[in-house]
Amino acid sequence: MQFDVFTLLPEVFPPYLQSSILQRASQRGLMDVRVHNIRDYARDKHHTTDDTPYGGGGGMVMKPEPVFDAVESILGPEAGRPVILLTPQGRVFNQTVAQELSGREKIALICGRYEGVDERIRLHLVTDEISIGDYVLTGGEIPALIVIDAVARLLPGVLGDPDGAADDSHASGLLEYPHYTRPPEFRGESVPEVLLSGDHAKIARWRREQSLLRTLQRRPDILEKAKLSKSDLKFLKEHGYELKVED
Ligand code: JBB
Repeated sequence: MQFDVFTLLPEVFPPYLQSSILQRASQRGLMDVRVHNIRDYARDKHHTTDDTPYGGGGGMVMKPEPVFDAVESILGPEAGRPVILLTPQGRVFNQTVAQELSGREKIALICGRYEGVDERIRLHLVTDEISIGDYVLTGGEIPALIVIDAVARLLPGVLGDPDGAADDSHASGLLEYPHYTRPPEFRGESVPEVLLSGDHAKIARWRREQSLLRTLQRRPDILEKAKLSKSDLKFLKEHGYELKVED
């Protein structure tokens, strides 16, 4: 899978992309991240990429020409690939969006800076807008890295183990159960007996119940969309969960 990233801060990408799992994914040819400096496409003497807003008010706005020139010269005339702007105005990124994007061959990511981008970039270049949450940042670079990270680990072969990402939190719509490793007792806290029992059916049931309880306590909002069996629902009801019924 190919990511083309358009940014005014290209130097922030390599340190993260060259670490551990993502570096291995690139070396194995499972993904390719190409970072493009928007400033290289500014045609004036000072390579200007921002300007003051029409209508006044503070701050600066990213000019349209360098962004259009950068994206059009890298992507060429080919249509159909997602051109994603990272912005607090986008649809909120989650595991479902990550799964959706992981099915694409190529995606382009545009990182805004300053107070945002000229609206014509949104209207005539961008096909999707994605937010990573309800807070404002100084730029879209960290959101772009978050999208790349979440999508890359879903690509076949990126995580060592073959059922890799299928098992983890949010894939099922539930939070993860508690994990333990050695030692069996640490600072007075023991590993739950069931995990040492060797009874795999019992362990699987305990983990499922812990996931259900954690999700009920911490993220009841995501429980509504989770894939739940009859026995999950029975367990949740015994712990105070009331399914909301539409009237
Ligand atoms: C940024 C992701 C963008 O697009 C906007 C916007 C508003 C304030 C600041 C920025 C800078 S770029 S922030 C989070 C991308 O409305």
